[in-house]
Amino acid sequence: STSLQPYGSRVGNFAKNAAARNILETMERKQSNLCVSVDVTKKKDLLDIVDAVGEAVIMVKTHIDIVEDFDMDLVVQLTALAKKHDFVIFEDRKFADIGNTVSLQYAAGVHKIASWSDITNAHLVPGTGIIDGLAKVGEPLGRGLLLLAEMSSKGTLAAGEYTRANVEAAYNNESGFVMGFIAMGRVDDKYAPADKPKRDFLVLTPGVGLDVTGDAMGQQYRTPDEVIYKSGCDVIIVGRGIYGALTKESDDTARQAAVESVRKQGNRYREAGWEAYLKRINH
Ligand code: 6AU
Repeated sequence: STSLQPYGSRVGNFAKNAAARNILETMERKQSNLCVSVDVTKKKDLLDIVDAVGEAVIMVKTHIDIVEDFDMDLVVQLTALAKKHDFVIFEDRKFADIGNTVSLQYAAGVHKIASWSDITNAHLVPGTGIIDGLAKVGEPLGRGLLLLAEMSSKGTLAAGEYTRANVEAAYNNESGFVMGFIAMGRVDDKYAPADKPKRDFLVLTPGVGLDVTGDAMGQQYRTPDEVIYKSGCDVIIVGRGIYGALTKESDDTARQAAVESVRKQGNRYREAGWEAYLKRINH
């Protein structure tokens, strides 16, 4: 399994995908496999969280459509923070429509996702035309796509033969635009097509928490050790476990303390994720 190789030595496995190479190089450079998921509804909260954890992470994941005061200045500031702290941007758009529609959703509208987001993700429910539609927009810009082969939530239907179909679609994507999966384990190994040479993919995994095992709406958490060491995934995606303290605070002193807590949690998850990775490659 390529997951036993150090991140840096896998860069060459992604000759056709600049975004994947950049992610692996950033991981090696920053000694981090942490992606922070910033699911907040205010521009200022988003930027404060990102500035606080930027140093610890290799990737910032957004749900840009939940930001109430979104404007293109948010994109300008976010991309400036990406430069300052050396991370990539992942708009978690979960595209799920026909090729023509997703190409418009990706390129146009209020958010113009493709213009600023290094990577994004999609459900394979519509069939492989969704990959073609997104590739038409993303490929010329050097972007990357993740397929949602599995999900972290209770009762997910993304399992078994559906997961296998995602892996096959990725293997069949000759251009390299599909660079990996949202999944809970090494689906690229488990469902590798027998009639094709093995290919490397990145596995990014949400549902990561050190303090709680789930939420009230079906989310399920595992530890960085379970995700990176035991399951062989490449990147941990952590949301509320990191930024949770901030959203509850209001006055200035409390806010400053909350931002410090966000920074602290970011470092804590970075260390836990990297320790699990070192355990894996030195095993
Ligand atoms: O750590 P949390 O639970 O606060 O946030 C997890 C983040 C959320 C979800 O939309 C997302 O990860 N997510 C995804 C992604 C990244 O595609 C897939 C999935 O199966 N579960 C999941 O939680 O922003």
